[in-house]
Amino acid sequence: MINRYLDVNPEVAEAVAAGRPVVALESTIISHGMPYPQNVETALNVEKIVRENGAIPATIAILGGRLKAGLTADEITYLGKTGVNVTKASRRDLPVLVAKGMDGATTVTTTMIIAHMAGINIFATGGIGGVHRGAETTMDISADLEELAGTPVMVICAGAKSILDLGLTLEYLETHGVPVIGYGTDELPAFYTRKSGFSVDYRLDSPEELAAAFKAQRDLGMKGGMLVTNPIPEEFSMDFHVINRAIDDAIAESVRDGIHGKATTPYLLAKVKEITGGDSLASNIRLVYNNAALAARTAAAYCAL
Ligand code: PSU
Ligand code: MN
Repeated sequence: MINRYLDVNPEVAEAVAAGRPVVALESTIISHGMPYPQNVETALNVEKIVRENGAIPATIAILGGRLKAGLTADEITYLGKTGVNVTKASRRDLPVLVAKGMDGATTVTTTMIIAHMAGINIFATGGIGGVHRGAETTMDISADLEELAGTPVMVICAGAKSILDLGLTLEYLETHGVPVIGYGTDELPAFYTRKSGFSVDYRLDSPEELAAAFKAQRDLGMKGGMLVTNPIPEEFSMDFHVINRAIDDAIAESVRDGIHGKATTPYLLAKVKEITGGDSLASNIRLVYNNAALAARTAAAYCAL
C-alpha cells in the first residue's frame, strides 16, 4: 500500500493500476452540504452517473481514522444520516482525526489530498470554498484555494457561489497560479446561475480539451491543480435576483448569529435552502450530476492520451 493510513477500495485500486478512468467525489457535500435523505440519494446517483459516463467513482472520506478512497453504499448512508455530527475535515483536521481513529467528511481540500495519494486525478463536486465576502476583516479564505495551488488534481465544479467574493476568489487563484477554465463559457458560472459578471481565464469546449490542458500541466512539472467551472444546465438554473437576495439575507443572518470559521459555509447553504423553499437544493443536486458526467468523460479522455 502506498500509504499506511490509506484504504483504496479494490475496484478503484484495480482501475488506477490499469490506467482506467476514476473520478473522486467528496463527502462534506453529503454530511454538511445537503439534508438527509436527499444527500444520500444524490451521492448514490452521482456514483451511478460517473459509471454511466465511463469511469469508476471513488467517494472519499475518513472512517475510523482510515483515509478511504471508494466507499460502500452503507458508508455513504452512514455519512448522510450522521450529517453535521461528522467532523467537517479540512487539511488541518487530518492529523488528529487519523491519530484518534475518528470519522471525517472530506472537503474539496482533503478530497484532493486523498485522491492524489490514491492516484486519482479528476474530481467532481458542486462548489468550492473561496474568499468569503468580508474577508478583508475576517481573513476567511477557504483552504480549498491553497490546495488547488499545490495539489495536482483537476476539480470540476459549477463555479463559486456568491456567498463568496467571486472577484477576490479569482484574484487569489491567479496569484497562486491556478488556471480557471470555463467549460463552454467565457464567464465564470456562479453555481446556481450560469453567469456571474466575471471572466474565466480560458474557455475550453470538450472533455478532450480539458484532458489535454491537464496533461500539459503535468508534463510541464507544475505542482498545482486546475479548476474547471461547468455552468448549471439552463433548465435548472435559478433566477439571478431571487438567489442573490436569498444569499444577501442568509449572510445578514449569519452575521447576526455570530457564525464564523468552518460553520460559515454549511450555515449559509442551509439558510439559502430555507429562504428559497428548497429550490436551491433542487438546483444544487442537478449541477452536481452535470459535473459528475463531465468529470467521468474527462477522466476517460485523459486516460486515452
Ligand atoms: N460549497 C457547496 N457545497 C458544499 C461546500 C461548498 O456548494 O458542500 C463544502 C465543500 O466541501 C467545500 C467546503 O470544500 O464546503 C468549503 O468549506 P470552507 O468554506 O469552510 O473551506
Ligand atoms: Mn473558512
